[in-house]
Amino acid sequence: MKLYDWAAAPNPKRLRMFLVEKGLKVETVQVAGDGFVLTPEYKAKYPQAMVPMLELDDGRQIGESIAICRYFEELHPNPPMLGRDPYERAIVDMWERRAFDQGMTAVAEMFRNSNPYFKDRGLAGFANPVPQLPQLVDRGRASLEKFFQRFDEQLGKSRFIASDVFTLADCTLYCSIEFAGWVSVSIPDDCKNIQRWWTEVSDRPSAKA
Ligand SMILES: N[C@@H](CCC(=O)N[C@@H](CS)C(=O)NCC(=O)O)C(=O)O
Repeated sequence: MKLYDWAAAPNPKRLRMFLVEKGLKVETVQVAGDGFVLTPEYKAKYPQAMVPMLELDDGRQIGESIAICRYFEELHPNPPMLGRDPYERAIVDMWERRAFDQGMTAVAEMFRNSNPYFKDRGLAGFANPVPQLPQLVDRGRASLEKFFQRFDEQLGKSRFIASDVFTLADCTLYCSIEFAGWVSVSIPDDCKNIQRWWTEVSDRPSAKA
């Protein structure tokens, strides 16, 4: 199997973190060319035009970071990264989705609607060309402020975001906050719980995935 990847991008990184935590190695193929653009060959192969994508040896394709993680979790259940019982699986899903919707998406709104490399690429994927909408930069910034407050509150209740074990939800949260650095936003000074969590997660080998 092959994992189609873009080393600098946040979504593929959350999958790579997951794989490191699982102790899995997968052959990767880098598909971003110059100027933060996916190569024409890759877009022809995978018209959804996003990374990551996993291609099995028989050519079947699995897109979407979470779908790929679920596939690996089924094949290699240990260590569990998506929850250990029905309740925990639901809670991991819940926090993972929130980290993506409230964190990653807010940063993407700011980044994609302001960065010159993303002119006419306001959304990832096949929907391009999509014009940049400068108003979304302010909306993303406001969403990000709320995101930090909410996640700080949650991290005051447990060691990791969904429970006391490290899960995919932490990978998504970590990559969202790292991505915030791309728009010069860092963890607010008053978010002591996120800062405590960030220091701990940064020391894990997967943080360098
Ligand atoms: N929902 C997708 C999002 C994937 C995504 O947005 N990937 C970005 C990189 S972080 C991408 O492929 N962008 C292509 C582009 O901007 O042209 C997932 O979770 O995998």
